[in-house]
Amino acid sequence: MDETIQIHERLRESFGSRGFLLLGVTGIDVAEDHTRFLHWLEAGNHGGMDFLVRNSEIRGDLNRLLPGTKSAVIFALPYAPAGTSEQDKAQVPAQVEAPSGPRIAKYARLRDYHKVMWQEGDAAFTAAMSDRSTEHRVCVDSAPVLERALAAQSGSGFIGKNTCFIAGKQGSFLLLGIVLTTLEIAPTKMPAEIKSRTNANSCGGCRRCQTHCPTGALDQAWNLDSRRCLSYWTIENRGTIPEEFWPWLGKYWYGCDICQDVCPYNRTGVKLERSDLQRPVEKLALEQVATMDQELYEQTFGGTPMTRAKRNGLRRNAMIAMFVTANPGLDSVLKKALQDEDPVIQETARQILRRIHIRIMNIAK
Ligand code: B12
Repeated sequence: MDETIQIHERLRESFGSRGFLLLGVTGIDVAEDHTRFLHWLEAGNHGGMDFLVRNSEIRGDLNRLLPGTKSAVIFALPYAPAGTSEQDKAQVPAQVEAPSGPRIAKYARLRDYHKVMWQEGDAAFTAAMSDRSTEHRVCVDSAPVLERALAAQSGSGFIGKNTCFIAGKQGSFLLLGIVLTTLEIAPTKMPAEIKSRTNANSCGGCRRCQTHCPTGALDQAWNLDSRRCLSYWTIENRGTIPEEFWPWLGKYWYGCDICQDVCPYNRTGVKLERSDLQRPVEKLALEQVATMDQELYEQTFGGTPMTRAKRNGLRRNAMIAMFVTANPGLDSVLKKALQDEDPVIQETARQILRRIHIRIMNIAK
């Protein structure tokens, strides 16, 4: 067997045996995507995510993360259609309406994927390259790497209008991981079937993600305006949430999958093979989330991706979701929240009370 094919095969087997998909191998020139990224920042699309601005230059030069980097190996952890619940299964092909009550995004129904992907991605790469000397570094999410751009360059998929990396029929419910290596590995070739879809606009005339995004975050195709994205407001934002976005927290109170749920490429999609990574979705009622102390927070959400929003972020989201779904437990939650030590929790309670007041005044008119 030709040596290049052999290396690709070894990588494929090594990542595959750990429940990952090997998406491919690519060189490290990301200049075009980096320019696009800088324009995206310039236009303010990052909202308050200052960390993206702080390390914006590093994203253009992978050598700054690992000196001497020659290649990037891209792998993915499929996480859906997860089958974590019957409701989700019934949703494929996906629909927009929540089956009942506010939900959390699908990726958040896993244990924290970062650690698993770092450790096992590292093990997969090391095992496949055991006969070679190389330095390498695994990056998952938090390192300043343009992960989607590298995934697309590896040839196994494309960037959709929803800005997600879509691995063709395997869909976009994939978490991405990158192994940077000082070894020069030949880039993977695109299978002809994928190539024909990638060269042209692979979304064709479809605009489902754009028209279904309830908040207009994708009004411009291939450009996500975080300032209008529910995922941004419920996960990354540390302040209060503008009231215009509240109604949608009745559907997703943490993250949002709508632009992927409606994507035709996700009608098929790969399933999570690593059932050990699934976690039971919390049994806590929203009322308990809204009032949880540090201990309950750690017990329930520790080791899950939901810690990204921090305890008070989850409490804020839960309060709003309770308000928009007219949850009968809201009164007692608000009473406590008004005395809370966290200013965002206090202000969210005041916002809700103002809304209730306005509603009552309107009824009285
Ligand atoms: C910041 C961030 C966010 C922000 C901003 C998202 C965004 N679209 O930019 C917010 C908080 C909103 C977010 C939300 C989500 N995120 Co996020 N996020 C990131 C993070 C940390 C950086 C992304 C970034 O740099 N954005 C800036 C834009 C400009 O860059 P980009 O999205 O990578 O786009 C590049 C390419 O798309 C390409 N490109 C852009 N436009 C065009 C147009 C054409 C025609 C072409 C060909 C290419 C192209 O160039 C861009 C620059 O390189 C990455 C991890 C990482 N290190 O990359 C995860 C990441 C993108 N997120 C991920 C996930 C899972 C999500 C959510 C699904 C979570 C959820 N359920 O709530 C949503 C999806 C929302 C969406 N439609 O993007 C996954 C995406 C996996 C995938 N299959 O694409 C990533 C890769 C994390 C991971 N390791 O798996 N996220």
